Amino acid sequence: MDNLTLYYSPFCPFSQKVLRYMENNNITLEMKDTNDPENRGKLVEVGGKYQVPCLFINGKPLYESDDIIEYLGQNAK
Ligand SMILES: N[C@@H](CCC(=O)N[C@@H](CS)C(=O)NCC(=O)O)C(=O)O
Repeated sequence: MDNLTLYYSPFCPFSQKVLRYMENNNITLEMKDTNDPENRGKLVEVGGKYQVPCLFINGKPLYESDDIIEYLGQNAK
């Protein structure tokens, strides 16, 4: 199983879409709210830009909510 961390903002509709998918499919993983400046800084440092949601897969960033949902559907149970 890959090491997964989701960077998200509770106010972002694209983040909410991913969170809803996770809830509906009983998927839990490490979460980082980017309203915390430390988490926001880490996302920009590693990903190269601020955009949520972003799923870190073994430390590598995957942006785009649809791509994240597709990945979770295939890899996270
Ligand atoms: N196409 C992207 C859109 C994501 C997006 O636009 N997220 C907004 C927040 S809702 C964002 O991070 N905007 C950059 C910013 O706020 O600087 C997706 O589906 O994940």
